[in-house]
Amino acid sequence: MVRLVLVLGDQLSPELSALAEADRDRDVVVMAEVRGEAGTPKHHPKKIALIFAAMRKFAARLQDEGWTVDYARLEDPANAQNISGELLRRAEARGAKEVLATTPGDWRLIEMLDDHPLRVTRLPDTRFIATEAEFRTWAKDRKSLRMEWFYREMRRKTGILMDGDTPAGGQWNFDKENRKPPRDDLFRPEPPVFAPDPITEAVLDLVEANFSDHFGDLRPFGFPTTHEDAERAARDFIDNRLEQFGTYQDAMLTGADFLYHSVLSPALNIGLLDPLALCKMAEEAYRAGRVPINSAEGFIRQILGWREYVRGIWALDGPGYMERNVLRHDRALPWLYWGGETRMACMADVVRATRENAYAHHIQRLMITGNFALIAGLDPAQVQDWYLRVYADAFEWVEAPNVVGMSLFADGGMLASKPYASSGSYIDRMSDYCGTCPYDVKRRTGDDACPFNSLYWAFLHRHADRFSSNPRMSPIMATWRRMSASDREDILYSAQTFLEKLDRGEPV
Ligand code: FAD
Ligand code: DLZ
Ligand code: SF4
Repeated sequence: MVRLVLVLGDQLSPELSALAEADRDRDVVVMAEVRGEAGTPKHHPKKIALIFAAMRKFAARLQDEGWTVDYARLEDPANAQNISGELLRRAEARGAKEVLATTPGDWRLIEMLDDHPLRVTRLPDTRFIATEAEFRTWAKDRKSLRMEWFYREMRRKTGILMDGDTPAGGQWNFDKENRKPPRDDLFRPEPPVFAPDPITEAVLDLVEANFSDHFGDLRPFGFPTTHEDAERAARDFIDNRLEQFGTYQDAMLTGADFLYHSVLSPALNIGLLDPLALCKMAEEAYRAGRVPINSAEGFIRQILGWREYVRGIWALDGPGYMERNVLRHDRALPWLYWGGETRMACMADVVRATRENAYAHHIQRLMITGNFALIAGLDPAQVQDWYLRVYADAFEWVEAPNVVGMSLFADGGMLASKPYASSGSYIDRMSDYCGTCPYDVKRRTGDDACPFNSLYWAFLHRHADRFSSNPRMSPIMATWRRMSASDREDILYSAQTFLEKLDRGEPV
């Protein structure tokens, strides 16, 4: 009997396990543009356009390869507007009772499939370098799940950047060579822009007509939406930007929205690129002497290490991970995250870039919007919702561990050994933001003092009990305790005044 083969908008890989298991001559692929996915939460219009355009092109490719595809466009009158309803509708029309599905990247859809009235065979998502079982075995009985140790296992498993049993370049990790501050005269390379073809143009019109009330600029649109274009984008990165990637990985410059980053995550996360192939491309450039080891290793660590590791944490911990809030933070997400007026030059630049591009690079996500959310005590659920909506590469399996664990320390240190909290001085060192900011990064108190300074100390003070016993935090906690009582009081007062203003919805 005919079976349905579900292919979701971030499962656009020819080697998808559900396709591999199916019979091309008998089974029917089901793909659907639905409001249930695009509109709840309200995703960035560029993200919806990326997914719909890539879905349409992947469906056409599958048809060319001999598959039967039941594809629902958003405006098809019969469209059930959610994945479950689309499966039921297609099952009835085709006389199917069984569905083959690759495990989705969020627990909501996993639970929907597991409780579905049709018989669903849920297969592992094999598009990762480590299997879920491998990660579970690695994590079992370990007191702490540090990325570095997992990453070394992945290096050994794949042989990437290995010379026999030893790491290439004589070191596993060149992180210390990834922290150069930016120079004003830094060349500002741009990733390639893929001009919309007629299919993408039609999708852009559709998204404009249906989702223009979502945060974010739809046009100009230049993401790759096919495997071929994504490979071109990857090649362009390896040839033109990887060389400097490592050195300036943590740098930030006003208006330089991409610097030397690859901007490959949107394509990678919807299945247009293969993570292992990307690592091999970077290794090949290093072996050929075209890029230095700190760049090749730095890039490979992000994919072979961080990407695989966060996915492992998400799968291991289950749906409860998203509700974690050990610091009990509950402040509402302020309007400035949606483009509301702010004097903070750093926040304004990152929110602007996010609105324009559906993209911000890692250190902006972590040390600007993430850091502010952490030290201002924003509610992790609301922060997660924001990150999931606004970035084109955001899917729960990768967004949640980065927000809950890495950025907000809401999992109590399962993922990060210490909170990524900083005062303005880190931002000043790693960017040019403070030079143009009306706030004074050197001041800790008063109306014109950089808010990151007082918020930082007030955050440490609020959680002193927890952080004093953390060996990586105890030196900074001691610095706080050594300040005079009146200095500490002034700082706490400044932080309190700022937060009250924020809570009243006034521009800060
Ligand atoms: P590059 O800097 O060029 O890095 C290369 C690749 O490494 C990326 O494409 C990505 O696939 C991978 N990578 C790097 N860091 C991470 C990481 N921490 N976790 C997983 N993969 C990583 N990444 C997402 O893909 N989706 C998200 O929703 C997401 N949300 C984030 C939220 C926060 C608060 C933080 C701090 C980080 C988040 N990241 C997320 C990780 C990282 O910021 C992005 O992967 C990166 O900015 C994507 O841009 P790029 O392709 O130019 O990356
Ligand atoms: C993110 C997204 C959007 C915006 N739209 C669709 C859609 O219309 N149809 C679809 O199949 N998938 C979409 N997606 C991706 C899903 O939300 C994603 O598969 C789950 O969140 C799991 O990662
Ligand atoms: Fe950001 Fe403070 Fe620097 Fe202004 S002074 S850009 S608020 S870190």
